[in-house]
Amino acid sequence: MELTVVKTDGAAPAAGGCASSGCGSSSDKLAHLPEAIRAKVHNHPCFSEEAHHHYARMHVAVAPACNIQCHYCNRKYDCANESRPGVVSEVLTPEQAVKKTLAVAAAIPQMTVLGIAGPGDPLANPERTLATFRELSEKAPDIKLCVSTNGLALPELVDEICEHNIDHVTITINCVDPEIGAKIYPWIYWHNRRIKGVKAARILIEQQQKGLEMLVAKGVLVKVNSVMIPGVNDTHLKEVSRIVKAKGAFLHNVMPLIAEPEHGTFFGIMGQRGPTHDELQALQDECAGDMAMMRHCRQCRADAVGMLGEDRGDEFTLEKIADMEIDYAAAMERRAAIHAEIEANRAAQREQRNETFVSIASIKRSAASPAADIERIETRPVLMAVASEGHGLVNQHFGHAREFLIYEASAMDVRFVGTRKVDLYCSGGDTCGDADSTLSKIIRALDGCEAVLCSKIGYEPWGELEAAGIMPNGEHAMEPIEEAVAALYREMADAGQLAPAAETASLSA
Ligand code: CLF
Ligand code: SF4
Repeated sequence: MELTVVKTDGAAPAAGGCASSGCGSSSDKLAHLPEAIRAKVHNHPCFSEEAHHHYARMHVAVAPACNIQCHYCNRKYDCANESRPGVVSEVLTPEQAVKKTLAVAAAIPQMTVLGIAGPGDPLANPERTLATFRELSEKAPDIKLCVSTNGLALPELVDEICEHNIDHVTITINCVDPEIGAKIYPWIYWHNRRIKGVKAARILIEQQQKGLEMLVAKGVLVKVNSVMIPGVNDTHLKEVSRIVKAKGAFLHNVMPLIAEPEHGTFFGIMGQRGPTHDELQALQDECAGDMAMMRHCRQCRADAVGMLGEDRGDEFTLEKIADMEIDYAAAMERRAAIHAEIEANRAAQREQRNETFVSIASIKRSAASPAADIERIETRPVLMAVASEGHGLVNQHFGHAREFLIYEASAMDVRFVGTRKVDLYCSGGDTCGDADSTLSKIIRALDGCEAVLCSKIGYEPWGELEAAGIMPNGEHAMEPIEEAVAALYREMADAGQLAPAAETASLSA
């Protein structure tokens, strides 16, 4: 008996569609979606996990004001509902933002989405935000428009959002219970008055839920972001997930609270901790029973430019774009050609997946089991870290990685479970030799992983990783990531390294 590999993507199943985004043996992770939704997400790097290996996004920081206070936010910095706290973005006028977007789109053709996510709340600055979208929807119709909001001003702006062809909206919803909300939001600014406590949280929650329902009714794809705050809303977020799914949200992104005293936030100063990797993954897994989860969020800054996880903002400062002459009609042609190339590569990768991904579960089908009915071999799941600079390939040198993609391989599946940020091990020149403490930090960040796949790795980090129980592997360089992870899993199984925990214990007893 062969077991089918079921693979998952960040995209949610559509109503009436297949419950698994893997949809049987199809290697196209979006195959279950109706064509109209597929067209909206197939090249959106946040709404489709597969797309984030191939396409980039950019943000323009046009929205300085905010209409609420979150306990994890310091107003000196970008809106922490999408951004890593402690990051400041330079505020642009809508005109500057449009010029920057056209410049980036011409220079980075794989940039498909323009998002507005701060530095305050985009919908608390409706003129600036909508002026930017209005002009871009005319000048650059090939760019998808995306906005992220705390939701307080959302219901009143739904019609305008639809008018400007904004097809993707993110609402940060941390709770549906005002008592919990009062522990996260000290106040909101509502109808020219500051309102505090449970009353404030109740208004905010009502506005968020109303906005979600209105957007879904109009066919806008809604992602819900939730900040996981241990001891405050962590156990409650399953209920949030269930409710927003029932109302038609497309995707749920549970992000870790990042709270450090130096950020000057209430939670940071009070010593509120964020979740561990394991706690975050466990909650994401629990919520995944209810809806599709985003696990590839990088908590980008409000002026981020490039692939998720990279920031090329320095190449597009106001000074640098001031003299740029942009022929956008020509740029659009070039962009279309490059998008076609990317899609051809994705199709080829899917083809390869079909050939190699028959079943990881038939690991030991060979000589020992000639019978037609092959028994499932009990093997334990394994976490693997992957160094990749895009295109869905294992194609980055270990020393050049600023983050690792984490995959869980099991007898049934290879699934993406998250990312881990690290300091650069090798910054070139003579500095690699001094990188001992960086390497120790990387090894700590890869806690729980048993292998790391990369295109190349130096002799020293190889030894240290191996000593820490993390097997470096450069054998699968330039292979598609999931096939490489599956192949390594099979190799580990063949080498007898994947006995379930109990068996391992009894063997070593
Ligand atoms: Fe930007 Fe957000 Fe749109 Fe993406 S980001 S407004 S949906 S285009 Fe993406 Fe960045 Fe995570 Fe946001 S990785 S922080 S989820
Ligand atoms: Fe800060 Fe964003 Fe919350 Fe406003 S909505 S207080 S900018 S985190």
